[in-house]
Amino acid sequence: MSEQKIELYDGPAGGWGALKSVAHHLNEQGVAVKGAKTLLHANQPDGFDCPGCAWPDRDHRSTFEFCENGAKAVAAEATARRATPEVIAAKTLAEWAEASDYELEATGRLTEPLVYDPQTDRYQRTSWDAAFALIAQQLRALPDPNEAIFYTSGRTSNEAAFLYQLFVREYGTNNFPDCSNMCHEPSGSGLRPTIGVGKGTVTLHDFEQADCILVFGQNPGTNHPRMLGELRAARKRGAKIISFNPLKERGLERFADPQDKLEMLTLGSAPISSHYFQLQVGGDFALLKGMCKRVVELDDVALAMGLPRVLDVDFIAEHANGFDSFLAELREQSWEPLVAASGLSREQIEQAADLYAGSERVIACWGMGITQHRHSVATIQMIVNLLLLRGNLGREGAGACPVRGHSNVQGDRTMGIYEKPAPAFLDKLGEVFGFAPPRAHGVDTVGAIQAMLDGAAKVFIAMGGNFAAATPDTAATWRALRQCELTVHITTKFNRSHVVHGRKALVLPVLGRTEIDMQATGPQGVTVEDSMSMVHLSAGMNAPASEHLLSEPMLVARMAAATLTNSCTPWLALAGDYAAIRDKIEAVLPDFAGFNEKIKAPGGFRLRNTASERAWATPSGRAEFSTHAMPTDLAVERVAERHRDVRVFTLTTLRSHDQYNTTIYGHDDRYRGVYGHRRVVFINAADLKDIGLKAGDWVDITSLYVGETGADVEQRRAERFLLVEYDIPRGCLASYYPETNPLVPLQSFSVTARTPTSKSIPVTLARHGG
Ligand SMILES: Nc1nc2c(c(=O)[nH]1)N[C@H]1C(S)=C(S)[C@@H](COP(=O)(O)OP(=O)(O)OC[C@H]3O[C@@H](n4cnc5c(=O)[nH]c(N)nc54)[C@H](O)[C@@H]3O)O[C@H]1N2
Ligand SMILES: Nc1nc2c(c(=O)[nH]1)N[C@H]1C(S)=C(S)[C@@H](COP(=O)(O)OP(=O)(O)OC[C@H]3O[C@@H](n4cnc5c(=O)[nH]c(N)nc54)[C@H](O)[C@@H]3O)O[C@H]1N2
Ligand SMILES: [Mo]
Repeated sequence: MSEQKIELYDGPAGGWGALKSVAHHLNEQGVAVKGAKTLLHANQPDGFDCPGCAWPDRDHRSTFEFCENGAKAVAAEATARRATPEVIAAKTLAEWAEASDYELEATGRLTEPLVYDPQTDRYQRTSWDAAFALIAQQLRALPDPNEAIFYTSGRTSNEAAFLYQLFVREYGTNNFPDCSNMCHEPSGSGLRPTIGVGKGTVTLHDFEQADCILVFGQNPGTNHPRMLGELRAARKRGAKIISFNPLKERGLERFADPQDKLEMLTLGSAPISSHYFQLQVGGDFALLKGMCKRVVELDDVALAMGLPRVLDVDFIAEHANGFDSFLAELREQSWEPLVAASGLSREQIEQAADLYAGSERVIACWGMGITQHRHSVATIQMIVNLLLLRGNLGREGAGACPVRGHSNVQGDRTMGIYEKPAPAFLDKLGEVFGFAPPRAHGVDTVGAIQAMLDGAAKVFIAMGGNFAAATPDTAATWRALRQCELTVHITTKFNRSHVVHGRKALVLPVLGRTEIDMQATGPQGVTVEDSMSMVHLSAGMNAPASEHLLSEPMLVARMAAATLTNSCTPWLALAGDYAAIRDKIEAVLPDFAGFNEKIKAPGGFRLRNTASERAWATPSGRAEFSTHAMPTDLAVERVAERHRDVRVFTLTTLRSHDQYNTTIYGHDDRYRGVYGHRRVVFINAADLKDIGLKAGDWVDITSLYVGETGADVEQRRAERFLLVEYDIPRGCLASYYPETNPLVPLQSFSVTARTPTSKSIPVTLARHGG
């Protein structure tokens, strides 16, 4: 671990610091040369898709695009370390339970299938045949297929995801919780009914044309570093970049582009945000509604003075629905509650709206700061309202841009990893594969935890991810997993979810993206879909980490062949030739017409996005304005009401610069000035004074929950966090995930989308041990 210190970082994001950090991580993984060579194939026409994030690649350029955190993800996969059966069996699971997430990850790549041996409390080597026989036996023994749960994390390729959902539906359930349920679920839920597609509408071309880019609740310097290149280019062109974030994030302030030789040599850097609004955690809905209100007020003035209209009245008349009721409710809305809830002054909200109204082509981007709240769907629909007011949808340089996380999380949904599949999709799937898909909706992530807790689900199978660490309410989730008859993890690395296991347990190692995938018909490529609906090929070029690894499609095929003895699907033949899987995808999903041909083009192809053509696939055939009153009954208010004697804060949980979700690469968060620590709480200086503590003190965090009816009152605790003074509004705290997941109540999730509210947890602080 690096030296522990808290020290203000005032350099730019990127720059030489980023290059140094990559060299360090490649060395640490023991792959200085192999890793560097591997990186040269990232996002290349004939290379692999970077497993770092879902931000698109600029034309899959032929020159290597440097990205610090993409490089860390690649180095983690290409590591020289091996978690052989001997390494894993060297400790009992009780002993592994004491290891940190960092230590579990550091064991390296898993090399052989492992089965849990209750006699010795260890994972032991097993054979693939034995592993599939155990899965088949357990699944077939269940009286109801809905007693099995099939989780997916968003790194899974289209081909693997398609086979996986087919297997699970032939088996008989729609129990498909996925990481999206904790991530951009509200974006899909908010966008589908309003613009007819549950995805973003823009492309990188639009980023080149926009004259204003709004960034809500996103930290691209850490989580989508290549996005900074687009923001920087836009800023240099004179576009406004407006950030809405409670925390001052270095990457949203200044960036030194490692692509820019002159800038690197002169230690120069470029500003990113032209304007920065530090709103309250959870203040976005009020801010956005205020911005809409101001735009309407500006239009009133323009109309009165005979000036050009501020609203795009032609667009609204031709394309939109529900404008009159939206307008009427907006006029009723008074300013005070908007100001109070946003944490910004009325002048600031008006300024943000004036900047928006003064721009011709506006893109709105958002991330987890928007989605992981109780009222996230309404907030996203308020973003849509704001865009609709000035026709900023479906034209060049404008649109909605939910910035997805995992590199294929969007594609997995397209492939049918969804607990609430559309009937038309199921019809087609059944027709193409000759079976009757189950129709009842399955469980999502929160529902899966609940089902396991209730004993309604007994087998848990995970295609990637780290369910035990990523989900809310750690104590409840662990109880849920431990109650299972069987837990199965398909994975590249050893992680927490393998340590928190069912009565029987399997850990099944697979190939990673960077590796050659050799099947009966030769080396295979897979496809992925990025955040802007671009679908393209990905093929690895490193030798597999072990000769025993299966590819994800082959693993699914063998699991299916073992389990579904009456299936008409030629499982092994499909997994022997991924082009044949793509033919089946095309047969089920019309948007993939000519799939195998289209992916031959470098950079692939874009899936049709009706909203970006101003074709609205909504019931009314129009884009919908959504009317939402200010939410009144907020969890933090209920808690403050009941606990009048203590100071209640709103805690938001986020990512450090040295992690990929639950994978901890290191203990530094360079841009926030944290070194050698992960258990920190960022707090405003005045709040520190108020509670009689100082930076450097250690505290315990208690999460308080009061249910909607006021009846269910619960407390959760996480201990020993270091207080760090930070530029964050009063009343708000920030800390890292997954360490804070024990604090997220299982029953607290977003309305309709059911995303855990991990960005707004009511908490109190107390001196550690005090
Ligand atoms: N290196 C790296 N890259 C990643 C990941 C990773 O862990 N590491 N994770 C991937 C995944 S799965 C995802 S989903 C994305 C996540 O990428 P982001 O969406 O950037 O995720 P977070 O780090 O959770 O934080 C989001 C930002 O929201 C701000 N925020 C917190 N609360 C609020 C609020 O109430 N309102 C507003 N406006 N802002 C708020 C925080 O200060 C922070 O800057 O990144 C992906 N890329
Ligand atoms: N409190 C709080 N909780 C959160 C969030 C938050 O902001 N705050 N964010 C949420 C979000 S946005 C997300 S997306 C989820 C993430 O939830 P998950 O997707 O479940 O978690 P990850 O940490 O991304 O999963 C990492 C694991 O994936 C496996 N893996 C890596 N590569 C591969 C591969 O190629 N194949 C296979 N089969 N396995 C692989 C490795 O075992 C690795 O340990 O967490 C959510 N949880
Ligand atoms: Mo995510």
